[in-house]
Amino acid sequence: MSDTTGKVITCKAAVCWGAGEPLKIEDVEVAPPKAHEVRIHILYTGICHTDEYTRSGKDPEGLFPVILGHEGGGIVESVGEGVTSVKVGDHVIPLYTAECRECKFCKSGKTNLCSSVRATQGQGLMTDKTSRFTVNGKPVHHFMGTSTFSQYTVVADVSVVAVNPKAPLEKVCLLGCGITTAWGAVVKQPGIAGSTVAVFGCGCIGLGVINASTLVKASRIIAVDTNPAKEAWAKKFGATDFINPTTLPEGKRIQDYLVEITDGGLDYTFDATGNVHVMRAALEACHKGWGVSTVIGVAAAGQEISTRPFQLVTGRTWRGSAFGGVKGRTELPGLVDDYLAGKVRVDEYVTHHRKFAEINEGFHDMHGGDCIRCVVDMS
Ligand code: AHE
Ligand code: ZN
Repeated sequence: MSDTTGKVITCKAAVCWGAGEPLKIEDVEVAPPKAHEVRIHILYTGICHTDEYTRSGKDPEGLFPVILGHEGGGIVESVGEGVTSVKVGDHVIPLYTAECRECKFCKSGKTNLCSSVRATQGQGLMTDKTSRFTVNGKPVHHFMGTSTFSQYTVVADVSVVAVNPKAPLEKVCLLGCGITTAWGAVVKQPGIAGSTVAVFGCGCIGLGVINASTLVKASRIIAVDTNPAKEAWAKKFGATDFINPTTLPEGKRIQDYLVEITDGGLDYTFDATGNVHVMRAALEACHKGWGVSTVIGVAAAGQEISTRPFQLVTGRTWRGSAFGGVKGRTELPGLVDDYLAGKVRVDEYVTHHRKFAEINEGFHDMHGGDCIRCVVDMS
């Protein structure tokens, strides 16, 4: 038990008051966790494009005011009644994809998309349809069930996992979204060993796909990005080839070029851009008869993908995954151990550091071509 157990904690949080507004550091009151909830002292958080997407106001589901953030690392401060999966002092990663092990989705064995808290999570609320955050008595929305841009946050017990305390939280916080999403999309897809892979986009997700493809021993890993500076990054992470589509001859489409240089197309492709035109190119770069293209990048709401149905009739598969298909409570501890054993890269993604007071600058960093991930020190 800590001194704060059962009490409201007043701490600093970065609040977005309205669509398109910069974040404002506020004194926020964080209520104690109710039954099956966990209050976490957040020490570090990454910034992901999804935080920026919602901040910008382009997300039609965006709710304001809100405390964004979903790539966090912290320590359990207190737990509500009935919580048995984590305890005070545990080092934890909040999960925007919960894992209750009881709902139809969890029990299906077919998906990581747990439904236990998803509806209220989408409303920016805890499962009792209220918020644990207030500023001067005014409720502030939760975000993605995590709200890691607060020094203290409250999450559902199904939305948090304890990990090896030897792992530095300033690094493994990144396993809360990007790196895990990429890792899962590759390692949970059977058949990549000995196969050819192309990844479109060499940001955090794309580099994660490259790293994971080396782990499962893909035979060739072609990285595609319009930023020439990404070649060095892609090669460092294990890409065998790098192609900048803007350097192809006039009128030459990237998918046609890839099909030519790979004797008919790739066995597996991944979109890590969120651009629907790139998603099409990734599908059409697949080999006839068996190529599989996975959408990982998140497109803006309302966007649609298209291709000729012939592409599918002739044996290409178009699929996607959320959080890499990873069941967070079951699988993240092992991923953290793989990182500690030197098998999975994490440190290399951190190109920028920011103090909490500079979190808006961290958003600007993200737009630079030289930024893979910016980690914010919440102290
Ligand atoms: N709101 C968008 C879709 C957003 C989306 O796809 N979100 C990703 C996580 S983004 C992480 O940076 C996801 O995994 N979603 C699964 C879920 O359950 O929300 C739209 O198009 O409407
Ligand atoms: Zn994210």
